[in-house]
Amino acid sequence: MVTDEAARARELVSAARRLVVFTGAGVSAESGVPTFRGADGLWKSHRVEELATPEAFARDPRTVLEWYGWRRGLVSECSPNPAHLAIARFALDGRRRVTIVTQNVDGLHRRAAMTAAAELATQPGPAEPLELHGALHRDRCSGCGRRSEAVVGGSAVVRELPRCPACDALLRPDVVWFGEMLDASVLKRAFESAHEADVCLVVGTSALVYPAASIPQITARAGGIVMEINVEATPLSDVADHTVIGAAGAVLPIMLEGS
Ligand code: BJW
Ligand code: ZN
Repeated sequence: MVTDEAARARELVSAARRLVVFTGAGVSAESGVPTFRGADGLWKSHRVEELATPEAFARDPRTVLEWYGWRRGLVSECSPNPAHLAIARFALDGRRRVTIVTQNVDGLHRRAAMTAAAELATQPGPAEPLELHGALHRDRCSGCGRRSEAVVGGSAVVRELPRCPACDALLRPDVVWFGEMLDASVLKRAFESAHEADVCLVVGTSALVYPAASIPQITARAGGIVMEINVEATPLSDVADHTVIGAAGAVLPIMLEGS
C-alpha cells in the first residue's frame, strides 16, 4: 500500500533537521509535462542529439528554437500539482532546513513556492528551487551570456532568429544541454546541501544524468538517508535506503504534510 509506505517514510522525514528534495521530470508528470525517458517521454519521439546539444543549435537553430517554443507553450498551460505544493509547503513551514534541487526547467516548483507563500502570508525564499538545468522561460545570449525573458514562445514558426540587443549573437534557451557545464555556483550549493542533509528525498527522476545524479550519492556517502519516490524502480533503488513506489502527487502530500 502506497499510504502505509508513505506513512512509514513520514516518520523518518519528521525526525530530519536538514533535507534535500531532489526532483526530476516525474514530479511534473501529473501536471501534464512530458518526461524524457518513459514510454511517452520526449526522447522517444524526438532525437536528443538534434535538439538538446550545442552542436544541434549551431547546425539548425531554427529547429531547436521551434521545439523549445512548443515546449514553452505546453508548460504555460500546466500548473503545479499536489506534489509541487506539498514540497513547497514543507519547505516553508520553518520546522527544518529544506533545499529543493530540481533538474526540471518547467518552473513549476517556483510557481508552487509563490502559491504556498501566499497561503502562509510569507516569503517564498526557502521554497525556491536550485534549478540545475536552467529555466525554460528564459533566454540566454550565446555570445555574451546575458539572460532575458524568452522571446520565442508558443508553437509559432520562427521566422527571424532572435538576437541579443547588446552583442547581436543568437539568443538560445537558458537550459543546460548535453555536453554543457552546469552553473558552477548552483551545483556547488546543491552538492553542499546534499552533503549536510540527514535525508535526501529523490522524487520522479531516472537518476541517469550526471552530475545531477550524484546528489543522492553524496548524501549517502556522508551518512544520510536516501528515500526514493517513483512509479517504478530506478538504478538508484539499489542504493536508496527506502523506495516508495507510487505517483508523487499521491505520496508526497501524505509523506510531507503535517510531518
Ligand atoms: C514518476 C511519475 C510520477 C514518471 N511520480 N515518478 C558520467 C557518466 C556518463 C555520462 C556522463 C557522466 N557525466 C556526464 C556525462 C554526460 C551527460 C550524461 O549524464 N549522460 C548520461 C545520460 C549518460 N551529462 C551532461 O552532458 C551534463 N553536463 C556535463 O556533464 O558537463 C560536464 C562536461 C562538459 C563538457 C565536457 C566534459 C564534461 C549536462 C546534462 C544536461 C541534461 N539536460 C537535459 C535537458 C535540459 C533542457 C531541456 O529540458 O530541454 O535535462 S536532458 C534531460 O534529462 C533533462 C532532465 O533534467 C534530465 C534528467 O531527466 P529526469 O528528470 O530524470 O527525467 P526522466 O524522464 O529520465 O525520468 C522521469 C522519472 O520519473 C522516471 O523514473 C519515471 O519512472 C518517473 N515518474 N511519472 C513519480 N507521477
Ligand atoms: Zn549578447
